[in-house]
Amino acid sequence: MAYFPDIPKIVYEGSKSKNPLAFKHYNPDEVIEGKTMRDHMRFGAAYWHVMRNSLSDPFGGGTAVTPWDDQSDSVDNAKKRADVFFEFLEKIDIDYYCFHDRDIAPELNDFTKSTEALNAVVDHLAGLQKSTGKKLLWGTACLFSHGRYSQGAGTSPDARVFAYAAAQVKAAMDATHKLGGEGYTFWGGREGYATLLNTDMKRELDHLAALLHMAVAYAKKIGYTGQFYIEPKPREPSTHQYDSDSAACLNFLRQYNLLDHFKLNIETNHATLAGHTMEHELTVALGSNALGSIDANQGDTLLGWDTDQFPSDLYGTTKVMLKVLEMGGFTTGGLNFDAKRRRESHEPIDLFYAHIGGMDAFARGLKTAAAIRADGRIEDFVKARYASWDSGIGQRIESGSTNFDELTEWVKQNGEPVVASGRQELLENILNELL
Ligand code: XUL
Ligand code: CO
Repeated sequence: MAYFPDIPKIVYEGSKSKNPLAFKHYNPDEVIEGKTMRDHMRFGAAYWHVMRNSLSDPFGGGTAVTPWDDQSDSVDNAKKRADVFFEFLEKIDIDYYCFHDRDIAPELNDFTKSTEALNAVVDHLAGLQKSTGKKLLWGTACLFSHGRYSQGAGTSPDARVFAYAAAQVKAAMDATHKLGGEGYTFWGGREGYATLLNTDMKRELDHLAALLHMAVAYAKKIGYTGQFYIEPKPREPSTHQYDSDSAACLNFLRQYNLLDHFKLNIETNHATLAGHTMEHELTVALGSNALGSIDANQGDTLLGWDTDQFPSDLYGTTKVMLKVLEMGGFTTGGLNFDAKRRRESHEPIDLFYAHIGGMDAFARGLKTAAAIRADGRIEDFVKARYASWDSGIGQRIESGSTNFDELTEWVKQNGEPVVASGRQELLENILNELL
């Protein structure tokens, strides 16, 4: 049965097309820098936003029109949603998806029942993956919605809550493994605090690390070889979240000997909330070889919260794709649209417009990034800007073969350095020329 009867499979029609249900720039088979766009992007759709986001906000209930959903907690309803979702993936031509355990299956009033429901839906998803060729980019456990997690999961002050979270992660890892998930994500939903008056920060961080170490050990036990990610976000829902940005995540992973097992899943709107640009967050991760995957969305400069809008800013997508190309492309990761429609875009067809827009914005970002790299002027400028380190005194500093006394002598002999311009405006002009 077709749940989107009026919507055809979305195809590339080129930049002249006026068809709103067509790609103008995302041409999956077009080769750029030796790889198809499809393989560069590894687009993913987020089950929680596409299927489970009712589009409510703090001031009003959901508006999303979902005629297929009977709103019950039955496994049949969950399976039907999965059918709808896979029809969506087929029509939008997205190869990957991501889920939380509680998006795909209901949380029932007892752990065993919830896990049985999860396993039943996972079997159904396995069948859908097999018949469509769609793949799981990553799975995760929702450790932030239920009331028991209101004060954290891995960082809860209550050991019983930690135990519950661990059991839930185990089941979600089993599900991810069964579905061939290429990654498993930990987003620290409420792993943080509201006030230090009631919080033992060091103890909570030790516990979070213990949870992640147990996950690593369990993966080994079941033979799961997918990539683990943690996902930085500075606040919301917690006032302060421990995984606040890329630098904080890397420090945490290093401190607790987890860096060999985890990479980062970096989200644009979270970078904004952290007071960073997305390319800053990606660059920090790249510097430690820890850029794993991307949650592609964008925030609203006029709203200080996690609006999870679909990416439409071409500067943003260009800068992201520059970093992805610099990395040599994704391995297990991809561009997961952790993005929702506006509350007022409530019709099923808006799901398609939203993803088409995001995919086209990234296609233009990829093309511009490749053009910037082929042009070479920006890269040459950066190389030249650091040329004083390639020989002479710069080389001796970098190689650690000089000291304060020698450098003082050198300054006395060579006098005042004449510093070159940073040429930011010129570089911005080149970027705009190639956009
Ligand atoms: C929340 C967020 C999550 C994670 C998965 O801001 O980004 O959806 O991506 O738990
Ligand atoms: Co996310």
